[in-house]
Amino acid sequence: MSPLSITRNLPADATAAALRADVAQGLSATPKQLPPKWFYDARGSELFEEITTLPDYYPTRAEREILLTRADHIAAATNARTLIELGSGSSDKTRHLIGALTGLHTYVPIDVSESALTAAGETLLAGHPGLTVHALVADFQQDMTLPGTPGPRLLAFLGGTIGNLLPEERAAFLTSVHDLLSPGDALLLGTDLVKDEATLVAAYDDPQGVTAAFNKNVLQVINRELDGDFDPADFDHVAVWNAAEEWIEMRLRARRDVTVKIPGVDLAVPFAAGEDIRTEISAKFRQEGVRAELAAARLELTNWWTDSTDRFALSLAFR
Ligand code: AVJ
Repeated sequence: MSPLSITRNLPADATAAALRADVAQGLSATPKQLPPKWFYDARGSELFEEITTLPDYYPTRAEREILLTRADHIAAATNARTLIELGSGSSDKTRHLIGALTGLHTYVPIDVSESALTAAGETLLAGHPGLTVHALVADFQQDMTLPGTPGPRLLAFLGGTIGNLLPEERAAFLTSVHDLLSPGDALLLGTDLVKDEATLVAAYDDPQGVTAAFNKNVLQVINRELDGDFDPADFDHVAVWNAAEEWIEMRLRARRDVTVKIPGVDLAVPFAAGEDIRTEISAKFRQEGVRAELAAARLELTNWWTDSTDRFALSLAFR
């Protein structure tokens, strides 16, 4: 086998069926909603990469700082021979970790975006010719089947993406992580932290409009895949802090009364002016909450590291 292999856990038609189900369900519901995973076609993945460079979007830089300063500690504590990364995207931050994990044999990046996986796999192999890269196109909420790889294993879920899950989804997810790991394996979890509302909202509503374009890209995905006739100009990008739930909500708000046809799911979706589609939640965390959620899944938090501005945290937890 070549050092880079790409496996589709989800066949392309299963992905299409999942999109149809999510759109049919989510746009018929009250209030309307769409799962954030459909942002990430090739264009959406590009836009997200652009978001990570914006002055107001601090999580990527904060997490990179922690990874840079703690990579050696993580390597020593885990001795990982296999690194599994969920939602790996460009694998950019992971490079520091891979460099520090001296005994690393296999890297398993997992993402819904095949374009991101291919690009990342090739770049990584160029820098680490001895590494086996086994990329998986998969939705970790649906299918956590992994290739057999040598232990100890370190499963990384970075960027704060766990915040895209509702609390009950997080509990189910962490339990499936526990079940995937063997005793002595570890989870490295990135979580954005609760902070003042202005900082949070600015991170999700940048003046450059990149996050707005990213949010509206889901409408183009529906237009392309399901033959929809959304006009992105009919919707405004909205980012709100839900203080009770401690999460940011991204929404698309209809600017006028409009009915959108989506022949791919046999739907005509009426919007009243001012009506929202909730397209993402991005939960923000506190240490005690993270510890408790991990413990409920029988994962023991051993390290909690924050960046120099205390905006973001990396947790290391062992099964
Ligand atoms: C990739 C899920 C971590 O929630 O901050 C960025 C996605 N959404 N700007 C996040 C996102 C709007 C991001 N995650």
